[in-house]
Order: sequence, then structure tokens, then C-alpha cells
Amino acid sequence: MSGSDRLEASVIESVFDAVAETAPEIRAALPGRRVESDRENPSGETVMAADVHADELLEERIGLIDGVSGYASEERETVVDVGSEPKLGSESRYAVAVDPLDGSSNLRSNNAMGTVVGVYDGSLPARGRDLVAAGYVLYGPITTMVVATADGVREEVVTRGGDEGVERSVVRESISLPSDPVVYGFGGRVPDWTDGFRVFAREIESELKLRYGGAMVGDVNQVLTYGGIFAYPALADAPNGKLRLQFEANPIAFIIERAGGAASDGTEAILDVDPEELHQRVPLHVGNEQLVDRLEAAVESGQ
Ligand code: FBP
Repeated sequence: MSGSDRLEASVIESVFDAVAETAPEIRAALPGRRVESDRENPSGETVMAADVHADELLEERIGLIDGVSGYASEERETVVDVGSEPKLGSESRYAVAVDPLDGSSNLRSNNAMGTVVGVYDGSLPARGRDLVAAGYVLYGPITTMVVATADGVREEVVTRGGDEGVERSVVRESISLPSDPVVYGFGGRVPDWTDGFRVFAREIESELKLRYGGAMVGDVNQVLTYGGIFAYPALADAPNGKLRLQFEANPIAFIIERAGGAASDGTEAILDVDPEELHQRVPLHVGNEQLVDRLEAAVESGQ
């Protein structure tokens, strides 16, 4: 293994160690933080106290990792320079982009939420093809962490191990999307969808079962488990949809592609989208490849 391969492997491992160690703390701190903070994020959304707390914990832990030069989050205007000189014999530097608490509007109703993480080889904003790993934590009835690297996709259960800290056990290895899709979940209001997307949705409704929980991580995890498609599409008054390219769409697209699926903005692969700015939004459609292909055809013909 070359020095730069060693650095990359070490950075990826350290990032997901830090995320796994932080996840139980993020979860344990939720009950007292189901209230709005006094802040707005760069996308103009009111930030919950739990978003702020998760972001601070992750910045502190990820910022300590050797080889990580930048930390960016959906809740911060700019990339934080957390770099120290790499000690593993390589000049390669990595940036980590995080959605600390995806779906935090589910806090009030006590539904699932997650943490999304992308490890980019390069500075941000970057193309999804520059990701070397991505993953998410799902705070469901149990806490799970999905990690995708060049080697494939795995799912771990993360629990607190008392004085020993966090315990992790791999429960699914080499995950691939089931070939016979079962579920779909689409965000946004139906009247706000484009004509092409509405036509596609009408077809899908008679083929698959609706599963929409209002947190991308939870909805994508259903797709990863049962096969199907998740979308937060372009809307009449929001042609770029709602989800952020660097923090949400790219990491999820990377995971789904590694699991044998596809991810599109409606016309091209999400991972090929050229970023213009850190907080840009993008329509996201992810799932089994044949469904994403059909979606692209429908969106194209019905603009
Ligand atoms: P946050 O990261 O600010 O929570 O927003 C993202 C998100 O919550 C996604 O997880 C989810 O898919 C979408 O917004 C839900 O939006 P809506 O409430 O419009 O269905």
C-alpha cells in the first residue's frame, strides 16, 4: 500500500470511528434539545438546539483527525480549517462534509432522524466523484451506521458499551439493493411537483408501497433495505428542490451507487454535478437503476 493509500484508509477509518463514538452522545442529548435555537442556517432554515449540539460535537471530534483539513456542515456558513500537517508521509488532504442532524424537524413528533457524512479527497465544494467514503447514522428504534467505501457498503449496529465506550457490530456486509423494488418515498407537495415528475409518481404509486417519514436518512434506508426509490424532486417554486449537494445528495448518491443503484438530479448523475457553492441545493432521485432511468425519461419528456 502506498503512503497516500494508507493515509486515505486511516482518514476514512478515523472519521467513522469518530462518528460512531459521537452518535450515542448525539442521541442521548436529544430529549432536552427539541426546541429551536436562536440561529438560522445558511439555507435560511431555523436551526434546532439539537442541530447545534450535534454540529459542535462532530466538528470537535472530526477536527482532531490527522489528514482532515476541512470540516463543513449544513449549519455553518463556511468550511472550518481544521488542518494540521499530515503525519503519515503524504500531502493528500481530506475534507469532511456533514449534515449533523438530518430530518431534525422530526424531533417534535419523535420520528427517525440521522447524521450524514461525506469524506472528500480535496477542498469543498467538490464533486461527488471526489468522495472516497460516505455514510450515515440512523437514529431509529436502534442506532445503526451505514458506511460506503470503494470496498462496498456495510451496516453496523452502534450501542453504548458502558465504561468501554461504544460497541459496534457489523450486521450487514456487502449490501446491495434488492433487485425487486418494494418501496417509494417522495418529498414536497404534490401540486408543486413538475408535470414530468407527477406522471412518474402516478405510475410508481401503482407499483410500489409508499414509505415516507420526512427524514431522508430514514427514507433512503428503507430503499437500501427493501429496494425502490426515494426522491426530493424539483418543485415549482424551488427548481433545485430542498436537499443540499455537498451534505446530503452526494453522500447518499455515493452510498446508493456503491450498493448497485443510481442517483440522478433528473438529467445527470448526482456525483457528476459540478458544484457552484457550498450550500447549493439539488433535486435528488435515488434507488434501483431502472427506476431512476424511468424517472429521468419522464422528467425529460414532461418538463
Ligand atoms: P434538514 O437537514 O434541515 O432536516 O432537512 C432535510 C430534510 O429533513 C430531509 O431529511 C427530508 O427528506 C426533507 O428535509 C423533508 O422535507 P419535507 O418536510 O418538506 O418533507
